[in-house]
Amino acid sequence: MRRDPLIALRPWESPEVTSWGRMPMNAVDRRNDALSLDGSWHFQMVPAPGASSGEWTRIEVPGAWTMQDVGDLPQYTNFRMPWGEFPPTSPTANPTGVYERSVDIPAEWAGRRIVLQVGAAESVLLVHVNGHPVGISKDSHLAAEFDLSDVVRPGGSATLRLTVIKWSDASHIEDQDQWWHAGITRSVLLYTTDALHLGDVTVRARRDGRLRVDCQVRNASGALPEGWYVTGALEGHQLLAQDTEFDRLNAEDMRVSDFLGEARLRTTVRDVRPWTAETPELYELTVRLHRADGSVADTSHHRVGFRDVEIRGRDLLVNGERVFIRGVNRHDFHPLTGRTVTAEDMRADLVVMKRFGFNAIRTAHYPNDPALLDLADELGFYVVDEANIESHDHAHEIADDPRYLAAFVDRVSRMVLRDKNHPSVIIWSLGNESDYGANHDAAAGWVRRHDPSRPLQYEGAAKLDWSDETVASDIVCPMYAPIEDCVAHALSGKQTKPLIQCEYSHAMGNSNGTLADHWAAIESTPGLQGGFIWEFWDHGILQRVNDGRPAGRAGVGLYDNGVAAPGHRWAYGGDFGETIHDGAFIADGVVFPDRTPKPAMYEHREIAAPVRLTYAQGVLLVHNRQHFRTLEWLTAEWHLVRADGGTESTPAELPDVLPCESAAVHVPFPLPESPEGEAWLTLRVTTAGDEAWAPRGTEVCLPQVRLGAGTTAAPVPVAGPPAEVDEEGLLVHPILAAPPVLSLWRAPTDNDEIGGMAARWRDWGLDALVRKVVDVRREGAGVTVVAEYATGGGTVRHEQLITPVAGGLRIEESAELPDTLDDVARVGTVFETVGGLDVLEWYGQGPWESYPDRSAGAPVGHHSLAVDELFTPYLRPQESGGRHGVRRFALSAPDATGLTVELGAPSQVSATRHRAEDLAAAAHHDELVPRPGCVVHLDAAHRGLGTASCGPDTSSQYLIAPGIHRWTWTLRVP
Ligand code: IPT
Repeated sequence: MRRDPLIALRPWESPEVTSWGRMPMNAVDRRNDALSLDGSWHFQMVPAPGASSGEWTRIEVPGAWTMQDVGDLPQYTNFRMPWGEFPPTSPTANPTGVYERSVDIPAEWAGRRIVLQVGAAESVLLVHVNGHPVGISKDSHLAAEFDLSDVVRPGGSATLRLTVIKWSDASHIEDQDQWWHAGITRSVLLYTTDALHLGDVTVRARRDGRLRVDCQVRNASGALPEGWYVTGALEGHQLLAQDTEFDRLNAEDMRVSDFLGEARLRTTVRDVRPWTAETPELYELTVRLHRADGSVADTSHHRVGFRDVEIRGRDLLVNGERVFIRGVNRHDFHPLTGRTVTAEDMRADLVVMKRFGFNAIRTAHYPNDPALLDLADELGFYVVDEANIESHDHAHEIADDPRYLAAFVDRVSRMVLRDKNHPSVIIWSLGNESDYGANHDAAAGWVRRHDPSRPLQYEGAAKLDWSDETVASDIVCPMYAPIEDCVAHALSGKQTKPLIQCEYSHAMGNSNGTLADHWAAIESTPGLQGGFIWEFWDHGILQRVNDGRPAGRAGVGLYDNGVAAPGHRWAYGGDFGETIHDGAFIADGVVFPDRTPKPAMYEHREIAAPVRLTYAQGVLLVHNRQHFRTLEWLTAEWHLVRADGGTESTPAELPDVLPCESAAVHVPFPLPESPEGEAWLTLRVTTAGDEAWAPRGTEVCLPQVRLGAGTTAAPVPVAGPPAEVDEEGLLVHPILAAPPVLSLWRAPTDNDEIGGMAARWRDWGLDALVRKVVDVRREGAGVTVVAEYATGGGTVRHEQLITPVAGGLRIEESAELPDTLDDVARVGTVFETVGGLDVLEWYGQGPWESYPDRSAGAPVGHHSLAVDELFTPYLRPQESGGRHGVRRFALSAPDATGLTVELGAPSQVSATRHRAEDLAAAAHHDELVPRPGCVVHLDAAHRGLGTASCGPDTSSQYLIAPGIHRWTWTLRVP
């Protein structure tokens, strides 16, 4: 057999070869009139390019083969390469997939141009048609098109062979922090055009209504025919005129040949409705290419958004406004398919983002599926569109390596060519974590020349010196910068560019502490404009526990509320038997793998709320926090929450207040009179009508202010039966399965583990405290118990004074922490109840999980949830289910028996079915065995969560100081 030239070329180890036979990228969308080649293909896995196994099976296209049980499984590494070969080489063992199918080419395509489009293939694609080599393409996240007109016969059948090579020189610049997959991950299609066709269409639409459309016209069969022209119609009626001055200059221009036709259409739309993320107004544009006789040779449809983006001084402006960027990083991800996503999947992502206050997306770290940008245009998002370049493990070598120069420019320029007409795209990004070198400057040069209408960013260029104006980044876009550093830069007098963090607030596990502090700084510091949370998804792959395989498409519906169905789990790094992996670091999103929002989402929703309340000196203000909209699209209700248990509601009249302005309104209820009358006023804001992302009545935010501060009257001691303690001084009580003891530890969160706190706690022995009773003193009906806990950081002395009070017991506690124990997880009490107490009602913050440094989004109220629903099923079990600012709670059984606890001061409380050590011992949620009773923690102090798994730890105000801590609680059994 003759050697295949595409194999003989060894393109998988030639970074200079970015493509061969591939057509230029363009923005003419052919998806609608195409012949879909999605579905079942013949498939063969071979151990290396050029090898053959002879064993054919079937595979679904699109779909990563790593998710389809063909013998090559997903592997997760953060930035280290999964193998040791140095760029541009790759391992000899190199899984290669051969996809084959035949296609009937419609007879009516005779004489027309026939194009094959492969949506995405990773990492190298070789195309053969009827045995002929047709082309090569790289870049796993952009489509490749090949002209098949000369190799297929209309009316006949053609055999398509797509060979996909997993590892290559390109893998070194696709080293993103995500699962390694392989295969054809986006749709494959065939389309046809007349030989005379639109090669590309570029739309520029300004907020003042000016519209300019530049068309490139090509003829597949040679020079352009005489007399062609283009027309355009906006929304079916407003016609665009061909710019005759442009034509005249073109005609006179010696540089213009008969092979590339160019035409410009123009119009100005009067009273245009501008596009913003808040008001995503789109206009339909149809561009037609005509032959001399007027007949239509080609048509292209576009949705146009009229908007301006510019940087003025150190502000990024959209339509002249300094908008806040409330962003999130998004990967193409799905727990059943790896990264093949449908338009419905993406719409669901964006709907969740919208409902939780996000207005911006960074397409980390590659151009996302093209439908994503259609949806972003439609639903309203500002997008940082990022090129598929991350050379993390070999960043420094590659950034200046001329062998990779073409790949950098290719990836960036093709992204720009594909996405340039989307109003949602406001910033281009050169990629991620690839150091900074000449290859970046080359790519930046291409973009600046081709699309001067948008700013450009690259974290790596701006990272060393935030004030350096010469580098290839118009924005300072650091990752995980501490709040103080951002503020200091803005105040330094040296800031010349907008500061928008490309990644911040790492959402791994129970995280996103200090998000509200970030935003307090951003909103109060000119020069700071926001950032993109890392990240949207927890990339857990649904896995069958029995055989360790991905569930794949058969897993539809096998999860609910963030939890995998019995017999399944969310796999993370290492779960597919990989030895080189980075564990649970892939589970670092604000939604679970099934898109269930984590509690941190509610924190973000409130911080990003379009409406805010303040109350000071008797004045209640309603603030419109939007940049472009009034409050007309919202409706609201007032709720007055009183400490005594009452809640009153009344419809709210939202004032007519302009964007970024405020209006005073009357407090809709009589103010509480007594100082004990702690009372909270909540505005429950919902959508007044149907929005594209939320049906009418969807909750948008719950701003709350405190009207009256309260004090809790101390319960009066009464003479009653003495408190009963055993010989160890441990409280004996029929409702308790385990007595109240001191707790200084929590099941380490991912932040605690990676940030090093958990190791210190283990060194100190806080995870297994040994109690030694040193004194039990009875005084009247009360008893004082003194215990000591020896730790690696000195002895902790703990006292409990237990006194009978009306209907129960008051427990006054104190714990003295030696100076060495300067950063513990919590100081408080833990006890366990008997079984059957399944419902928690509490007065405090909620209803969702909250922690001291993540409590801005949980309003004070009277809440009630089943104990099982209190727990948040983080992929790797950890501290979970806490509620902040709890004043009192009741745990009860269906027959209303149970207990109540009144807390001396608002405290962090949790009631779960798991001891901290149960959580710490489990690697996956499905390993947890619920205990029959509740494990209850009442914390006088609880450490903030921070984001130390990647980025800053919590701030010092959320750390627990050594010294004496005191707390009091009253236990009653009604
Ligand atoms: C940063 C990466 O850009 C992102 O892909 C992800 O890995 C994130 O960190 C952590 O989850 S890079 C890091 C070295 C700051």
